[in-house]
Amino acid sequence: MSTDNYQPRPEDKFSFGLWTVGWDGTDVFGPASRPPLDPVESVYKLAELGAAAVTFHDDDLLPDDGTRDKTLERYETALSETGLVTEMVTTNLFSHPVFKEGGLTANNREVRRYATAKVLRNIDLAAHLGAKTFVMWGGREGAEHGASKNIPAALERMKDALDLVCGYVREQGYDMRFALEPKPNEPRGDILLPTIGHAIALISELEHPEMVGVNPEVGHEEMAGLNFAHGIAQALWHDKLFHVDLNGQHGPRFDQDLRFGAGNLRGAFWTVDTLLGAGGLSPAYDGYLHFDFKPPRAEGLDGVWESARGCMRNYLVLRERALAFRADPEVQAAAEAAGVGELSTPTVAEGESLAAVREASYDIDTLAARSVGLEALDQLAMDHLLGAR
Ligand SMILES: [Mn+2]
Repeated sequence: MSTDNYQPRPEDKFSFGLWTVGWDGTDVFGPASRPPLDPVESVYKLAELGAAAVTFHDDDLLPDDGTRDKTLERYETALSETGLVTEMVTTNLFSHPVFKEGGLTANNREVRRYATAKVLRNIDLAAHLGAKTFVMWGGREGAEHGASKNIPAALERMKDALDLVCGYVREQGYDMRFALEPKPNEPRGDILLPTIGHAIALISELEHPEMVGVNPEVGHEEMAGLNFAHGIAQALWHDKLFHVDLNGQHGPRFDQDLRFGAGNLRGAFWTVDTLLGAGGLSPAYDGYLHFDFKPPRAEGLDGVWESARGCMRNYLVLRERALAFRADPEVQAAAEAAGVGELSTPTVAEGESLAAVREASYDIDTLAARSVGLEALDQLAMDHLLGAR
């Protein structure tokens, strides 16, 4: 097989946060291990590697008002020279110590008003750049202590903030949707909206729920021991998968932000399969495939670009494997033997009386003894994943 099959193309819609390759290795135990990267230069490098789009937090690209106009001009030149687009923009409401006790849900009202102003300014920038998705990750929205945060009030303030920004986007006539990014913990001990399900439940309480979806991240769900593929399948079922953050994670521990495919490889296979629509069983995702990872601190700049290349390459390899799995006639036969298709038939037929369900006779001994064929189907998936078929 030619390695050209794994060369990313613009139609693959791969996207990178400028903060990902731009991470200088600063962590809680030590300072930077790499020199700073110019985010504008990263646009050229990511284009060369085959990305189609980039994303950023306001502070990644434009940390300082004094240089804002000049940097923005250089950034827009880079986009026009490479053909890359800004598909998503997000606001940093977590780094500056002003947000130490929260941003949009801080106890302090002045902080909440400042956070709101920072988001509104960034929405205007996102609209100017043509970004259609605005991600909101509330890393500092949470608590370490029981009595320090009134959770219902915090959720009310989060709802207020989302209603306000949706109203603003409608008033301005911007073509933009919001995507909430769940995370269970880190940096706060417990973060609000910790999982995909919590976020979707909050969205149903909003004034404009159709404008708000989720941006789930592989590592964030897996830190909580959850199945990422199941999470995004449910988000797709609700029509709420507005964006996705792909990376790698080794089970419940600190947020590792490994390159996509590293960590839970089987999870990555099912993630790609789910994004592709699970062989037609579920709706497919057609948005940007956004990588939110950190090149390991031990790497130099060569390793930074190698890890970015690896994210895309691993996706393309897994896409090939997932499509081959779904196209394999033996897989289709095994799925049929496992009764996978039967789940699409409603339990009670339309117009059927409940009495028919209650009064039917059920041969529960035979049903209990039936073959389910789950291992056979899963082994075919393993064979495809491992290149053994
Ligand atoms: Mn992460």
